[in-house]
Amino acid sequence: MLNIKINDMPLQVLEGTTILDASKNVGLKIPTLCHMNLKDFGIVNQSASCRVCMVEVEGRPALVPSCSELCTEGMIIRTDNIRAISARRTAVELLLSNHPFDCLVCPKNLECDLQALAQELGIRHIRYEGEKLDYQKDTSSYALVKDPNKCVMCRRCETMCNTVQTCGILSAVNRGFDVFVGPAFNLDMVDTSCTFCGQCVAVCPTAALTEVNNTGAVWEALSNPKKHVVVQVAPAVRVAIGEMFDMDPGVITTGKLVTSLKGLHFDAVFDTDFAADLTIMEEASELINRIQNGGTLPMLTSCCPAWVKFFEHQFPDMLDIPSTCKSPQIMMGSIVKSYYAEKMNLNPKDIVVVSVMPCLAKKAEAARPELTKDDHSDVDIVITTRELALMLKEAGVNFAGLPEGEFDQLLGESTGASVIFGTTGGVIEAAVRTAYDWITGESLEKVDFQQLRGIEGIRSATVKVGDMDLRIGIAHGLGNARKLLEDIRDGISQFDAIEIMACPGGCIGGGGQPYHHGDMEIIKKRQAAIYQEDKNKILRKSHDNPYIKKLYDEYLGKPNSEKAHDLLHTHYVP
Ligand code: HC1
Ligand code: SF4
Repeated sequence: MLNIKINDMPLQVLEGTTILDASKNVGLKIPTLCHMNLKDFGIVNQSASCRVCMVEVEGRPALVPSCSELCTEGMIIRTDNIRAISARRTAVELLLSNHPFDCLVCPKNLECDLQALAQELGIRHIRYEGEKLDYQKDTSSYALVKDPNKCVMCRRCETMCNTVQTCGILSAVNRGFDVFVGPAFNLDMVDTSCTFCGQCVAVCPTAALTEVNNTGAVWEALSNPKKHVVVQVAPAVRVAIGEMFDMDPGVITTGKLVTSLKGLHFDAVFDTDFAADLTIMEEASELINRIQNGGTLPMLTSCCPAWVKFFEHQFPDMLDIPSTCKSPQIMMGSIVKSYYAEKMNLNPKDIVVVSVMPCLAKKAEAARPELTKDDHSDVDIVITTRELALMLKEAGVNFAGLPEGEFDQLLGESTGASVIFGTTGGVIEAAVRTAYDWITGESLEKVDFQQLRGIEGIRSATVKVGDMDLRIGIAHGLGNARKLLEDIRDGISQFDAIEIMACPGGCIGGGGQPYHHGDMEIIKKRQAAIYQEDKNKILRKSHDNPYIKKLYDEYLGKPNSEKAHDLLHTHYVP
C-alpha cells in the first residue's frame, strides 16, 4: 500500500493505481476526454493525448496527466487548484480552436463529451484560432459515418478497433494539424475489413464517428399510404431505450416500447424475439444433425452480423463451421414477406420491414445481396435504439409515462429463451434448452444454465444432455472470438457449439445502444434485466412457442425442411 494525499486528504492506495483512479475512488472528479476504462473487459485507453486531466504533484515543475501517472509513496497531489483548472481550460480551448462549431445540428448534440467539457469548465470564449479542417465525410457504408473534421485524436476508437476487436482498421492518418484517425491510406470504410460492429462509434466522444441515420426513411415509409410498414424490435433494445428518457439503466420497457411504436402508426409491431425462437428451431436442429451425422463441429452461431463479417474476412478457411441460419432480424423479414404477406394478402413489394436494433452491423447485414429475394430485401430499413428514441422525441412522446402494450400476432409471441439472445451466452443457452428436450425426449425442468452466464470474455462449459457431454464455448468481443477460433484451428480447444457476439457484453453493449460513456455498471444492469425478462416469461423454451408451432404446421413443415432452408438459411462469402 502507498500513502498519498489528494487535496489534503490522506489516503492509502494499491501500487499501480493512477492518480485519476485514486481520485475517483474517493469521489473526486477529474475531467477527462481521451481516457476510457472499461475495466470488466480489461480495456483501458491510456493515450493521455487530450491533456484535460492535468493535476499538480508537489515537487514536480510541470503538471502531470492523472490518467497515466501512477501514485508513488508520499505523493502530494492537488486536483482542484487554479493552475490545474486553467491548464484544463487551455487544453479544451485548444481542442475547440479547430473544431467545427455546428453543435446545434451535430448528430452528437447534447451527447458530445467535448461539448459537455466546455460546459463543465465554463468556457465562454476561445482564445485561440486554429486552422479548421475540411475533409470529406466518409458515407461509404450502410452502417457508420466518419467525419474526420470532428476527430480530437483521443484514440478511443483505435483502442476499441485494434486492441479489443483486433480488426486493425483505425490509426492516425497524416501528421500535425491535419491528423485524424481513419483507415490506412484514408480508404473508404467500405473498402476495408471493417465489420461495422460500431464499437468505435460507441466510444467516440464527439461526432467523428456516428451511425448512418435512417430515421428520415422510416418517416417517409410511415407517411406513404401505399406501404404496409411493419416494425420489429430486437431483444436488447427493451432494456436500454429507457435510458434515453431519463429512466434508470436496466428498466424493462417492453410494453412501453410496443405502445410507442403503435403510436407512430406502424401497421404491425412484431418482436424479433419471435424470430429468435425460430432461429433456435433451425439452429438446434442443425446442431443435432451435425452431432448425430458426423457433420462439421463445432457449430458457430451466426446471428451477429459483425461476427459474420469478421470470420468471412479473417477465417475464410473455416466458412463451413458457422451455422447456415440467417439471423433473427433477417428471418423475421423473410417470414413477414412470405408467410405474413400471404396471410394478409399483401404483395411483398408493398411491405416495408423496419428493424429497431442495438447494432450498426445490422444496417449492413440488411443490405447484403444474398439476403435479397425476388427483387426485394428481407429487411428494408434498420434504425438503432438511439435513432428510435430520437424519433419518439421528435414526436413528443412521453415514453416513461406510456401504458404497456402487446406485440401483434402472428409474429409477436416469444419465450424467455429468445429474450436472452440479447446478452453474451444467451443464444447458446437458448439452443441448449431446446436441444436438451429434443435429444433426450424429456422436458428439461431447470432451464437456467448458470455455467453459461457471466461477463468474462471467453467462457467454456460442459453441459450434460442425456448421455452426451455437450462442450460449449462462448466469446464476446472480436479479439476474444479471434483467440477462440485460433485455438480451434490449432486443435488446442475442442467444442461442439460456440456462441460469439462481436460487442463486449453481447447486443446489450451494441454500437447503437444509448451511450454508456464507459460505465460498465450500465451494461451489467442491462444484462440483469435481460435475465429478469426471461424469468418473467411463462414459456422459456423456443419450441414451446405456440405461434412457432403454428408457423411450422401451416407453412414451413419441419425445421430444416426445404422451405425452411429457402427462407431461413444463407451462405457466407470469403
Ligand atoms: Fe441481437 Fe439478435 S440478439 S444479434 O444481439 O440474434 O442486434 O438484441 O436482434 O438478429 O434476436 C442485435 C439483440 C438481435 C438478431 C436477435
Ligand atoms: Fe473497427 Fe468495428 Fe469501428 Fe469497423 S466498426 S472501424 S471494425 S471498431
